[in-house]
Amino acid sequence: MRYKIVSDSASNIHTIEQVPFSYAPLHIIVGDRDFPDDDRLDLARMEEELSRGGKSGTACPGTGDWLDAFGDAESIFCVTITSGLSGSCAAARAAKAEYEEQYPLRHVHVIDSLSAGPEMALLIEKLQELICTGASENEILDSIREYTCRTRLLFCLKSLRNLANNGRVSPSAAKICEILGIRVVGQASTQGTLEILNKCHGEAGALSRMVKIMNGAGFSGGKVRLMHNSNENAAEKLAGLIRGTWENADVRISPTLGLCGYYAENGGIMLGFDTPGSSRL
Ligand code: X90
Repeated sequence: MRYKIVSDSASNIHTIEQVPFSYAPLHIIVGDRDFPDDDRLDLARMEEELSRGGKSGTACPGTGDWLDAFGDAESIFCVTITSGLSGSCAAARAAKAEYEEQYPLRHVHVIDSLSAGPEMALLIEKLQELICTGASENEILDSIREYTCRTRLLFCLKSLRNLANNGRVSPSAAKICEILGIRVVGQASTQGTLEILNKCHGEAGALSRMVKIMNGAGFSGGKVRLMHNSNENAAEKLAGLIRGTWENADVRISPTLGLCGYYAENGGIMLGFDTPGSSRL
């Protein structure tokens, strides 16, 4: 069986090792400029255009983009950004229907992450592990379904402006951030929407809040994937707090790319983690 993992660019992953991988880029549109979230994206240039303050938005991949990412693999595991906030998953499902009609012996398994960024990364890593251990297609499907009940996404944001301007959070929620120094801590809800949990004064309070939430969810030193938009410092601090509490935690830090960077905005942090049992008791 020739397996392939594909995702959209909201995973912030462009390459993985050992298993064939492709991604379908989302787009960031600033004024009349289109920035595809791919290898060629010049993040500094995008930020510069954004800083001019004009109208901006995003667009999900189309069916054709997904078909390009599928390539000619026999069995495809396709991880999308949450269907609660994007049309990417619907486009992937349309591409699956087309692909399976054209190639009746091939399969595409669309996995709606109900999340974004680092939680998608955890699902991709799990698929990669399963494929490398030689699991069958059905075993992989069972295991990844079970794993999705054990992963979570938290975020800490300084500004919800881009999310509000694009209708992904309410304008009243976005107003909270207008108070200087306020950080919003939240999570991907079970429906795959953005849920605000706390308003914290200052970053330090927000970071320790995130650790408390992880503890409450049953984190016990598993995987943590931290992604940040230009805030390595806070990501390192948070990683330090996590390692200080759970010394065996497997913590990795990486930058957000185009789509997540646009919505998380400057200073934003996203954190995906896994737990040994269901994390939503
Ligand atoms: O289809 C499109 O145009 C893409 C829309 C994406 C909207 C939200 C992306 C959020 C990314 C912000 C913090 C994490 C929130 C996750 C909630 C599930 C980053």
